[in-house]
Amino acid sequence: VSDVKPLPDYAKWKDANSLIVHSANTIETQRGAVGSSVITPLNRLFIRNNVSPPPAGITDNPDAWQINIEGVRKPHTFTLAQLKDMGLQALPMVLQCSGNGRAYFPHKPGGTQWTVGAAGCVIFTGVPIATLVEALGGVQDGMVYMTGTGGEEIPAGLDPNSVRVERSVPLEAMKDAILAWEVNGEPLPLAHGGPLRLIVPGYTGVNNVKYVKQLAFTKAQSPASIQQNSYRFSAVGEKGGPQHESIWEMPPKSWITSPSSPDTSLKAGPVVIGGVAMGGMDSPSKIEVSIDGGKSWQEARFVGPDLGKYAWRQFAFTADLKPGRYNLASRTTNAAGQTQPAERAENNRGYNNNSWQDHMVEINVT
Ligand code: MSS
Repeated sequence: VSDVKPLPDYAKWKDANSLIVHSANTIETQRGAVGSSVITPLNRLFIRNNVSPPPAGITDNPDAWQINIEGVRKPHTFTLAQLKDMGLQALPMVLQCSGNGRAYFPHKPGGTQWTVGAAGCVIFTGVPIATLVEALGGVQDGMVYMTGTGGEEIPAGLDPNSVRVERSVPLEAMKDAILAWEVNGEPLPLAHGGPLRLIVPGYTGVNNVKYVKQLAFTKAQSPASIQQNSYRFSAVGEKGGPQHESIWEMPPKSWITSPSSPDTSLKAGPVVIGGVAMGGMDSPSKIEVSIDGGKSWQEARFVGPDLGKYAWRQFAFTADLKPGRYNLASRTTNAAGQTQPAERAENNRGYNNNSWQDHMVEINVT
């Protein structure tokens, strides 16, 4: 097909056959391409940049990268080499764009038309932020947000707040957050925020600031537009603003990855239905599958290891299918008892779609 876009230079090392290239800054994993071994291979992981990434040279000498820590009793600038001697934590977690599933909103929100593939489960490794903060005398009194600033150059003549990627999350998110320099055992590549990235597990993609150059504990949320106006939960037709809820924590969600599309070669008989289930802020504890579009449900089983509450788990269900058309759906419940809903929560920009109805796969068995 002629509308297949090439991978941009900074992502040339990715597996084009597993991806959907929406644009140079928005690249999605195909539904069937996450594999069934829990961890998403890096060359198939989605990419989302709000602005073009910094020059590739910033990852040439990662140990020299610097980050300022502000809003603590003893503010300090560290090199990445110094951070590596301060603590170590490996964090398996789902990285998912706030807009994953946007393509299923009927009002056609603006922005990338992600289906299911703006998500992956990876292991980030770095230093716990709590350890760093403790070494710097603790957070200053009165600070209620943790604010990370991305390392992109701000083009001259532009209002920095209109382009700067700077996100604030509630201070409590510090508990499990890390500053990461490694992903899936490899030095963090530029495409995923190398040399250093703020990782806030359980929170949507945008809160995980790439090429992070400052981490500040602040009294107010960042004045950047990406914090004040974008990533807000506003009613359909209403522009987002500081008066609306910010897109932070992820809700429980699951989707089927295999079969991944109507496949005429599916033959009657036993079919293994597989997928992924994430719990958001708590472990996925239950997964159900429906072969009749959600009229009836049966419990499926998790396959593979449990890598903690922020990771997803793969599931499988064997159905004996006679010839016909089937609407396959999956629905997860997390350890806090929250069940993935049938309906999406309508919102203007199409964030946080976790509706099981929207994520169904229709198949044809012959
Ligand atoms: N960071 C920075 N610095 N910049 C940009 O642009 N983006 C966001 C995050 N971070 C950015 C950052 C988003 S938005 C997302 S999703 C993420 O990132 C992605 O990641 P990867 O690695 O996959 O590419 Mo939505 O919510």
